[in-house]
Parts: sequence; C-alpha cells; structure tokens
Amino acid sequence: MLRYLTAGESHGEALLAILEGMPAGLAVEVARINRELKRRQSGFGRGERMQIEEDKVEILAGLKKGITLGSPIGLLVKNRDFSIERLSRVTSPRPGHADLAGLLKYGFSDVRNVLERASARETVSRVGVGAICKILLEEFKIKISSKVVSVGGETNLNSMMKKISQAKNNKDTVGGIFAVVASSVPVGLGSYVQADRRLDTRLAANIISIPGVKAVEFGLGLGYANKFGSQCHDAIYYTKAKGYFHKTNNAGGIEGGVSNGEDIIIRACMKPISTLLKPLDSVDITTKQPAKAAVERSDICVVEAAGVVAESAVAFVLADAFLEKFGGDSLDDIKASYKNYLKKVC
Ligand code: EPS
Repeated sequence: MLRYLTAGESHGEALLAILEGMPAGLAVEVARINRELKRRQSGFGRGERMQIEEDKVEILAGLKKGITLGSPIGLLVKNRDFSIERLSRVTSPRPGHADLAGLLKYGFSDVRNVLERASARETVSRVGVGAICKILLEEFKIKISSKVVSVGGETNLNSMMKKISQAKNNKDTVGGIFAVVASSVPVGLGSYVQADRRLDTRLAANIISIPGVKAVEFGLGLGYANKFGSQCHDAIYYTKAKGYFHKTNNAGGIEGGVSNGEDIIIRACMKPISTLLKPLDSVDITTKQPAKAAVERSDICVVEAAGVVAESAVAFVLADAFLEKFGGDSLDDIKASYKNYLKKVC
C-alpha cells in the first residue's frame, strides 16, 4: 500500500510529507521534484506569496545516493515567510473558507488557528509526493498532464486572462475548470469488486480533497445526462497489432471502476478563492456583531496551479493502484511482473 501524510502551516517553519510504500531501486532526482513545485507556483492570477517563496525540497530520508531504499521517504520544504508567531489574531471568518466551521469545531477564539492549516499552501507537500509518484509511473511510460479549460466561463486564452485582470481590478477572485489526462495507463488498474477499490472512487476522492475543488467528472461526465446509450458508450474493436481498443473515449479511460487502457480524462472545477480584497459580510466572533470578512494576502485565480496539484493526486492514485497490481519490493520485480502482464493482455 502506498500512503502519505503531510504536516505544516501556511506561515509555519516548513511543509513536510512522509511517503511510504515506494519500491526500492527508483532513481529520484531532486531537481525533478523542484520543477513540479515551481509549476505549482506559477500561473496568471497567482498572488504575492509566490514572489516571496521559492519552493525547494530537501529529502531527509528514504534515499541513498539518490535511489529509493524501500523505506519511508521524508520530504521538507522550508517557508521563507515563517511568521506564524507574529501574525495578528483574526476575528471575522471568510465566507467560503474553513474559517467558521473550523473555529466552532475546534473551539478556537482565533480564526488564524484554522486558516494556517486549511490554506492551500499544504498542497506543496502533495506536489512533492506526486512528483515521486510521477517518477515511478514514468518508468512504465505513464505520463500525466493538465491544462486550464476555462476561467470564469471563458475558454479562450485572452478572454481568460482578461477575466482574471477584471477580477483583480474589482478586488474580486475567479475560478474555473481544469483537465487532467493520464496516458499509457494499462488496462486493469482498480477493481469493480468493492466500492473503495474502484479507480474512479479513489481518483475522485483525491481530487475533491484539493482545497477549493467543488466538482469532478470523468470523460463525458455530466454530458452523459443528455445522451442516449447508443450515442455515448465506447464501442470495442480488436486488431492483432493494437489488441483491444476503442475509437472514442467518453468513459474517460475507466469502465466499471477499472482502467480500460484508454487515456484517463478528468475535469474538475476550482471555485474562486474565498479571500476577497472587497470582503463579504461576516460576523465578528468576539462581539457577534456584523463585520466585514478578514482580508488576507491571497491569489486572484489558481485554476492552473490546481491542475498541477490534481496531476499529483492522479499520480498518487495511479502509483498506488499500479503497485497494488504489479507490486513488489523492488523496481526490478515490478518491471518483470508488468512485462509478463502485458504479454497476457495484448
Ligand atoms: C498558497 C499560499 C498562500 C495563499 C494561497 C495558496 O499564501 P499567503 O496566505 O501567505 O498569501 O497564496 O492560499 C489559499 C489559496 C488559501 O485559500 O489559503 C500556496 O502556496 O499555494
């Protein structure tokens, strides 16, 4: 089983992750992880914090001479803005953030105690973990990418950028839709035999867990609702050269909770960031009187960055499902098992 835990506050000393279950014998290049961390920091509409931070990982455990030992891998990314002890108390929760529900749940009298951990800065750790999962998957030619589909309802690049600038000028924020594609995924990852083993169950759960993501769909997704069955199911073909294949991919690469050998295609909706420079109505938690929501430094639009984080979520789930199917303690064992399987299914 592949699993990970993260720790760290947005303005704490560092962001941490422990990834356990990676096989021995995988070469992990720190520069590769840093490239993914940099991608997470970029995109039109990112805020000032991204100019302060230059997220760089240190690997504290699990590698020797850059090769995995099969032991837990410890990742650390230090925060340049390590100001948590100096930051002032926050008393008016922001609508849309974890602020109010978190405050009531934990019995705090300072919203900051919630927002520091609820912040999407935690996704630095997830991208570090996801980068190592990508390195494993690439040994088997599986590639994962993402792109922005729309921002504020606009689909053309110029209009999307205009929408973000408009939001910025209006002291507002804007969300959108991103897509993630995983290619060269073999048939047979995940299983229909139990709800929690279905590949789509696991992918959906991991993507919806990204702060700000409100909806996830596979392939045609909500579009299935407007079609007849004859118009949307992907017919099956076979040739000796290709093996089994489909000419369409409305299923988004998953049927019955199992990968079917086609690209896995996912779209998800990222809501507008809930910190607004022109704040919405809220209530002061000390006086219970009306107050404007707290204003924190934040971003205008993070749809592109959310796509990068979702790539990591997909990489983690696919690596987990891959190890479950072809698992071994070492990369060599997994390669042998995979080669044998491919001979059978072609
Ligand atoms: C983020 C860092 C944060 C925010 C953003 C994501 O930095 P700061 O709060 O210091 O400006 O830019 O946080 C949120 C979107 C959120 O909802 O909390 C990051 O590294 O991704």
